[in-house]
Amino acid sequence: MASTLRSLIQRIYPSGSNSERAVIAGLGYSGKTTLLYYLKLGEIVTTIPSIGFNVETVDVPTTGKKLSLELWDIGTGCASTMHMVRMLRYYMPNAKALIWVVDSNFREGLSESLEALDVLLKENDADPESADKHLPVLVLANKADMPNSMKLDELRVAFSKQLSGRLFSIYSTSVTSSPPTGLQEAFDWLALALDIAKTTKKGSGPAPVVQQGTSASRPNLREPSLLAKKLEEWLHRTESDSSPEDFIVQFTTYTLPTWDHYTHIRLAFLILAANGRQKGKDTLFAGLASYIDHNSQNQTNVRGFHFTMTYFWIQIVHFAIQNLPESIRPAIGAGTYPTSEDFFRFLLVNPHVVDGSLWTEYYSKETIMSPGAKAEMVLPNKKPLPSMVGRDTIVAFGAKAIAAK
Ligand SMILES: Nc1nc2c(ncn2[C@@H]2O[C@H](COP(=O)(O)OP(=O)(O)OP(=O)(O)O)[C@@H](O)[C@H]2O)c(=O)[nH]1
Ligand SMILES: [Mg+2]
Repeated sequence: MASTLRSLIQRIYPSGSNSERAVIAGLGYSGKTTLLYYLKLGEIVTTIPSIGFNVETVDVPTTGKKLSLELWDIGTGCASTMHMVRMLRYYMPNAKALIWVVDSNFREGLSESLEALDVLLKENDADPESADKHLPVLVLANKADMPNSMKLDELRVAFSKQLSGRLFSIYSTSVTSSPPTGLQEAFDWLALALDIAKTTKKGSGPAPVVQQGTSASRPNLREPSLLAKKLEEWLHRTESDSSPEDFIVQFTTYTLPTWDHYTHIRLAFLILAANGRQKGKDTLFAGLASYIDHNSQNQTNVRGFHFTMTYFWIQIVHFAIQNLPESIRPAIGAGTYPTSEDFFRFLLVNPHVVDGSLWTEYYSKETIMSPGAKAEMVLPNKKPLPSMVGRDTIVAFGAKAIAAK
């Protein structure tokens, strides 16, 4: 199943022709998105914790020949680090390099960062299709400008243990310094490492070093998380979906075959994309309320309409659509429904939407289950909804900042 999924990903999301695909990962708040948009815009933009992926094709700074990378920056905003790491196993086989960002000012987080990287690489090794000890791993020890940041030597020792036997290197960087430091050296190494990886046969040479005792002490870490499994199921499900037009007719005639989270997300995606946010939101509210009303009259097992929950998912899907890179974003508000392949790409870039309990990141159970929240919009009591996180906002902001120079 995993390999069909991979070939699907390759077919539906082919890499930009002249760019190597690379994944940027690491713990939350380490500076991944700041790095991505600095590379894209030459500017430091204000970020908030990312959810889903930010995907951009950029020319990275090197002293030698041009290196264009399609960078996939995975956010930790809505998932635990381990969820993020588990999710990555679907993306790694399509990547030519891993860029692991560590916050060198966050000493307490170092062991978690090492552990997460360890799990990611072990999962990768366990998969015959992607196991490749020549996959270049570039570790960026970021925030080197902070006065208490760990020294590069210390980090090198820590990461060398995790990465021994692999093609890896570690560089100190400070993305927010003016100008940023360390990036050129780091990407010079990556350019070289990509060349080496290309000329070295996959799987050749000694097997990666497996550290003794680690698997015994963490027996469950290999188990893919439920979320990662669910993503896989959903991606497969897109293949047997009815056409968007038939699906919408089933919605308006109260004849949908299922009424599950997948159906809701697909409805929201199609209707918000075809109608734009404002009209799409109204259409969804009216359509869902009417569907639920119709079904409850017919005594089927459908829960009543929940205003806040509906609004929450509309927001999540709206921002997830905005989060799609332009190259794969369907026309918005043009009145036509995106295809099943568009939905597949949408899920790939926004895996967090498969998590039906995502609302728990924003609301306590008491708040969202209150009668008030059912009847009208109640604001989250844990953290604000992810408004304005879309790449458009960042790109528009960055473009304005550049124009103002
Ligand atoms: N001092 C310093 N701060 C940095 C540097 N790079 C990023 N930051 C800051 O670190 C914070 C987090 O940066 P993000 O880019 O959002 O971090 P992220 O890794 O994308 O976080 P998630 O999306 O939550 O996974 C922001 O306030 C950045 O301005 C750096 O080199 N030095
Ligand atoms: Mg981010």
